[in-house]
Amino acid sequence: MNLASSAPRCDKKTGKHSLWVVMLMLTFVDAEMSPECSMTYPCADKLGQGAAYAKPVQLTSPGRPWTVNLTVDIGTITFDWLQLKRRLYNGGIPGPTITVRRGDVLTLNLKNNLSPVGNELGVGLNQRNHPNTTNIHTHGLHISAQDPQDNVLVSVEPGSKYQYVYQIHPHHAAGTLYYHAHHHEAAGFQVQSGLAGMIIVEDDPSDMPPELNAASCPSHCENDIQLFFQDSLMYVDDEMAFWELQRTMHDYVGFRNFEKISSGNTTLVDWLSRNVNYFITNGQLQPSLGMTTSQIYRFRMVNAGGQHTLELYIADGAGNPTSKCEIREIALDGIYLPKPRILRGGQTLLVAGAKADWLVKCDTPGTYKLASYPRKSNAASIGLIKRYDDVLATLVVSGAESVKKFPSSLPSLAPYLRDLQNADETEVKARFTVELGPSQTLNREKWSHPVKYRYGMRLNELQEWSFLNSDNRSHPLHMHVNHFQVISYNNYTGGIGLSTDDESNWYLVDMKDQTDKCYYQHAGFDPEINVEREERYPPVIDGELGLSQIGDYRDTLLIPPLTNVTVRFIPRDYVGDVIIHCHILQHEDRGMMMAAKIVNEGESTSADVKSGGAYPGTCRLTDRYPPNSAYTLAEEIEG
Ligand SMILES: [Cu+2]
Repeated sequence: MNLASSAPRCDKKTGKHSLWVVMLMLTFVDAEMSPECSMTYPCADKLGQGAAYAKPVQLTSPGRPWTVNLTVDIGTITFDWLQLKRRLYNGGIPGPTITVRRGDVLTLNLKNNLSPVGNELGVGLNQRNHPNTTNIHTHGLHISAQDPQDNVLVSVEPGSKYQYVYQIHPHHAAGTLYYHAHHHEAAGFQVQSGLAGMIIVEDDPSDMPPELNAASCPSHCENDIQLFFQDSLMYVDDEMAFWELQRTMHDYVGFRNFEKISSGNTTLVDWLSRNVNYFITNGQLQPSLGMTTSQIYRFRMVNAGGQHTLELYIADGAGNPTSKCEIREIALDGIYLPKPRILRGGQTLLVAGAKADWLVKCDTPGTYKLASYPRKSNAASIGLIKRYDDVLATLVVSGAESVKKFPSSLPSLAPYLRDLQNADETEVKARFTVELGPSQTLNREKWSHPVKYRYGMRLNELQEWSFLNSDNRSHPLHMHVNHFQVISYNNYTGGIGLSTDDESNWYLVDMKDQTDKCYYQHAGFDPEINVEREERYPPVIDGELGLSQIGDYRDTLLIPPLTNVTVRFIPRDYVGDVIIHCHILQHEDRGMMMAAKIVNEGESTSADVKSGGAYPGTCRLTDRYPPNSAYTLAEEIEG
């Protein structure tokens, strides 16, 4: 990465600086002051970079039943001279960090103050994709999806309220999670606008080795660093740029930055779409974090963006990975790893919706960068997906050295999780395939109303699922309620999805020659459609960073093209809906979402498993699987 090129440049100024402006500049030597930059004189090199790191607003459990109030309304986010109207929680970005304790009863009052008509002039109706209807998802919590808990099918209409009452599991895994708006068709727009915040399930100091306790809340919050990454300043990225989302969502015209600017006959949004494309960290642009030499810090990091993949690392001033800071990965998606882990290639992959905790220690004073670097050698395993290339925060390390050691162990798995890698085959009670396909489909269909259950599973029965991607693009797949354990990456045997240029139609072809159409297709299969298929498929996945390490528990997993990943989990504690979706939220909003259900032991698991007469993952007729045979890939094994 070229860090120098990441510094955006000021728009060329005309000779309009009047003498008093120059005098002002001489008077205020403080670099924060930029009187020459404004909404009508935009300049990118004064966009508020480098302010001191600040934690988001903190709301912490008092250890008895408690209440959090979140109001969704239009507010202003400010980066130096730049002011943007956004949908925000409690007027800030990000939303407050909510720290819960195990066994908490947390009442969350969500008040939607957005207008049913979009704005006071009656323009920008809350119609197309309902930009002003919202709800909340507690991403990564092991919690009931039934009302009034984590039900993402709830609609909180403009001007109305909803009261969530969350019963936090008495033995919930301690870790870093988050919450965000999840109203179908509006999720991507609202999350990019700013509707997201961190959830921390607080650690019990008695569970932690002393070295970890010394870097963690609740005992040592001074070393516990929250880094909440949001894609709220993405204006250059074509169809997923915020201005484009505002357009397609019919956002109120007054929030779309059509104000005229000085340089030529153009508008601020025009300028933004050429100059501003950033992740923000805790609502700040590349904040600066002061660290003490050799002190161990815990970094809690959330990729709350809805599209880009972050390939995190710590760089020196020239952008090269530095050995002067040591890093250990200690948790992914809020679940502690078996032990502290050295990063593969010095990087951690954080797809949209993923979380990671690091322990970080820099033994040499200096200035370093926490950044995302899309390294070429990661490309094959990560596949086609937006990859961010810029700085997220600056680390300024100073002060006296003192010898500190990383812990050698980590807290053990929560009791509702266990290592399923070596579970006996006879314990596997059900198998199911989630097939990711082109045109934003899961199991060959788009999300539909009313809710169609694509699979049923019983509480406490070990599930073995395949996540199989027939699309030529990578998708981060997220499952609600239960985390799953990555068991294996398998040879790909599914079909290959080929779509028309506009992705309005698609079909599956055979894996081997990519020409023969599959026997099993989706319900809307049209054999006559014409698809582009040159160079559609990257080489076989053989990389590193794009693939999870075997045995890790995740709630969001990158599924590269033509991969087939086996995962296992045991649905515990909660019956009800399980929503599964792509965490590129634009894909989810366009239909890449499905529902499964968890029922009690002994109850029927019947569901609409087939699509177009076929089970997901199937392609060809073979001797083994003749037409109408009991193809078991997706079927429950009778126990
Ligand atoms: Cu996707």
